[in-house]
Amino acid sequence: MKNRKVATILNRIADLLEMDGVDFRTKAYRRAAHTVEFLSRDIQDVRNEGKLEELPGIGKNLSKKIEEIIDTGSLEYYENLKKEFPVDFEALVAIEGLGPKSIKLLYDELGIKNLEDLEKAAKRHRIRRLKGMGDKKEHQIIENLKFARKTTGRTLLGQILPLAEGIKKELEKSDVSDVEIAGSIRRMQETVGDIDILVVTDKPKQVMDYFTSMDEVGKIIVKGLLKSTIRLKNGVQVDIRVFNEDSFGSALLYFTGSKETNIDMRKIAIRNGLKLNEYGVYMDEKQIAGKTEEEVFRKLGMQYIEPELRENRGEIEAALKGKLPKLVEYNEIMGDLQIHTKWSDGDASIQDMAQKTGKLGYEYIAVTDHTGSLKIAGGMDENGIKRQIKEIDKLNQNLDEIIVLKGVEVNIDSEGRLDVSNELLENMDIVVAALHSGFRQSREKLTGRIVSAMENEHVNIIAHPTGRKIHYRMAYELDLEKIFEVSKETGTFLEVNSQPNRLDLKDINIKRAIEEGCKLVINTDAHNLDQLSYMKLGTSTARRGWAESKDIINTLPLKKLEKLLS
Ligand code: DGT
Ligand code: CA
Ligand code: CA
Ligand code: ZN
Repeated sequence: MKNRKVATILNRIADLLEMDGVDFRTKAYRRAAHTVEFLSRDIQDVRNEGKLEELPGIGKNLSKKIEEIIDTGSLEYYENLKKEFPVDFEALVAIEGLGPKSIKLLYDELGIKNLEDLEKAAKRHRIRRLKGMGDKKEHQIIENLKFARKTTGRTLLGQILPLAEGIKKELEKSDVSDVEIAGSIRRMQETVGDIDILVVTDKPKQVMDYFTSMDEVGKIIVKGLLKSTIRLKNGVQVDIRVFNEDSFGSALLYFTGSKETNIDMRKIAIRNGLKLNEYGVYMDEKQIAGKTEEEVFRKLGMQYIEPELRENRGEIEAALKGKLPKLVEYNEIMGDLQIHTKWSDGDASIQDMAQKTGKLGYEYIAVTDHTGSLKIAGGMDENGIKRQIKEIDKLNQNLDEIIVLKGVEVNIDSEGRLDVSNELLENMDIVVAALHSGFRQSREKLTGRIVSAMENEHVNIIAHPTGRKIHYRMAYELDLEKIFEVSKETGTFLEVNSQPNRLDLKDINIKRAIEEGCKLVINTDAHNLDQLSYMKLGTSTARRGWAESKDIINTLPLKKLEKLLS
């Protein structure tokens, strides 16, 4: 898969062009990069089918460039642009608060080329003196540098999951009788260090040869009969291990982890006079279980623990008592209540989104485009909203598989007011409210803004409640306990946003919200057809937060949902 490579180059081009300001070119490259980065298919396959130009935001010029990257691994146009500007763009732009323009300023004025230069200059207080910077910005750069250091080296689950599943499919074509993805991916952790794969085979040599010669392999790190490690061309490492059938369950349990869960599971075994390792459960020297995970749990006197729960957060105690939650299932989701279309910053029409979700088996979706004050996202004004309502009414008469609900995603302003009038909100089926600006206010102020939105009787959902973006921006300061309390009081639903870099609320906050009796909704926030598949990531996050279907309102059929909303 070259998706990541292609997307990275397109993004870098946008960055480099943006030094001279945002224009249609930078926007076009960004949009194309986003399309490729989150495409659920291999870009090379799309290219081979000659269908690059059918992807959102990719025209003739971009498709030529993408072909060049796929064929040669680089792009002449990009190489030339880079020569004009010798800085470690990738590292610098990952620091929140630094965009292409400020990077250019820092280079022109202080000669800053990389993170080390940046840190030195910030600590010597040289940045605050630059035009448009100041003390606050300088301090913020120091804080964000620390944050960036801590989180590098891990990849978003949403990016690595399609890759891992691709490799699994590929291996299924070799001499294996079983293949499973283990590790943090199987636990659906939001970021992942590497890909762990387990196989059963009686021809390990052939399987290892096959594995180490796959197209995606960039470098073979270790090659053995029982274990090999490779690095993919995109830099991600993959471990593969061979087990025999009788040990596959215990191996899967062990290599799924988490490490902390494994350690406590072993203690349970010992307490029962048994021994547990990756080869099985042993009584004296005899293996008494190991073929399946279910069998291992049973022998230890526990309920089966779903992989998403294996984080040593109380699941072992619950499993011993038979008190595990019955987690919401991936196929229980009946609709998606945050979707963007061409009416604001989405790529597809309402009709296309509706037809695609109809095929996913949903009963309903809500179209929730951005409103007025979010100019960057092409927000609709009140006339736009009224026209969209009419279009949806008309569309619903012609759609049979799905109902489209009329929604908006309104902005909560710096004082906690909404940017759409109550008269208009009253006509909507779903009102989603979110903060999109003013993140650096005090904790009281930020919490107060969300609380006032929840107190508006028309607001149904608070979207991406903590505003974090993984690897990019920390959650804003919030009194979450207060927010949970008001969410319950006012019957406002908190979103689990499924975008791979948001997953917000995150697992531990979901668990707390549910304990406080809040109801949640899992939304994709999709901006194109491909992103509709992110529902899986949101659902896994909810499962990691111990959510049951009763906690998630979009597991309800439409009739019941409508009743809840009214
Ligand atoms: P990652 O790769 O950082 O996202 O996280 P994991 O959980 O996939 O960790 P990884 O790849 O180092 O190891 C896979 C699993 O193998 C891990 O979840 C638990 C098991 N494991 C690895 N090292 C140890 C260990 O030292 N002790 C125990 N009990 N289990 C281990
Ligand atoms: Ca791993
Ligand atoms: Ca590993
Ligand atoms: Zn949005």
